[in-house]
Amino acid sequence: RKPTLAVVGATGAVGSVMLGILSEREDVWGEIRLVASARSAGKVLQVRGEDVVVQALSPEVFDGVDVAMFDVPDEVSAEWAPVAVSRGAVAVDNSAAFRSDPEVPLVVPEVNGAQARDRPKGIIANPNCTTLTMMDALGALHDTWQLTELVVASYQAASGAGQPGVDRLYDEIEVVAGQRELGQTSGDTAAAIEGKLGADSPFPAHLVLNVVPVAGSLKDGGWTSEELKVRNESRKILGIPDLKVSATCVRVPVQTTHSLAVHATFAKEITVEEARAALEAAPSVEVRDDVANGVFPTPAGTVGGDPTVVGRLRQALDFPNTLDLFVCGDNLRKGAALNTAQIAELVAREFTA
Ligand code: 2RA
Repeated sequence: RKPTLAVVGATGAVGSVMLGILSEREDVWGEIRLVASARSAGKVLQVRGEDVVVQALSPEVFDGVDVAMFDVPDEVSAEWAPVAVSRGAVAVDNSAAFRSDPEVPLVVPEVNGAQARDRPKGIIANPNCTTLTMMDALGALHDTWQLTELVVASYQAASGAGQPGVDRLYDEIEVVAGQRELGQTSGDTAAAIEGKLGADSPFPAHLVLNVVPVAGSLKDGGWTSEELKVRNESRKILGIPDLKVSATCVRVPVQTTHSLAVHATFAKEITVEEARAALEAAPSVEVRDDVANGVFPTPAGTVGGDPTVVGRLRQALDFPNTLDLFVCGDNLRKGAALNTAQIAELVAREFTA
């Protein structure tokens, strides 16, 4: 039989992309139930070309549900994913609530899809979008050359902070548009933006005409939550508990698509040609690597698509067995909704097999 799916958080930034993805992909679902906070209940949204009324989050809404996807804040997932499980559903959660739980698999289908079946708590976690951006590509290389060290700088889009992040970026663009004198004196753009929009922002500094080297919340030792997620989640997904990882996560004035500059060291000698061939063979990776002809990954050239785009492949000049590369991935698609949908489809196959 075709399983019943619940999409919890259907009205959010990722939820909206999810409805589009569910409408585009092969339809493996019976009923699709849309769920959100009581505030959004009663709204009518479109999925698979049909109108569906959004229901309020409650224990009963999970009755009869086989798979429940959660695209909601950590605290909402922490409370409600176990409720969905207690009502008989498998929960696929896109929050950070369960990612580090050893009894919850953290799954990227192209890398460790088989682990989705081993879910003692009935919960499968979806990685953070920053980590996910590079997992398909690194997984493809790790298979043959064994990754040992990873140094990463991220260039993260505003939509990583959800719709409020996108709204803030465009509001800031409106403030500076046409004011070409801004950007020449320290503090001038910040003052203009705060004067018009106030200081209340999802970001710790203005994003327009700027880059902000703080993404996520501050943790011990000066690291941010995003940087620690890159480390912990990469280790868990790739199954390398002692992988050496160092990340600096930066927010940039891009609407959607995270980018990463990756410096990856392997146990075995690897050449650019070998790496390119392995990446070209990976089904979810697209190689754009011909700088002389203007071919390289950019967020603007990646957004809205499914593949992870990889380019700027270089053999590190001073580091043996090390490649430098640039990776772009749509943070709302492969970084969130698409990967969640792919995990849910793995579970759905268990019903139809
Ligand atoms: C961000 N990675 O970009 C986060 C979203 N989960 O803010």
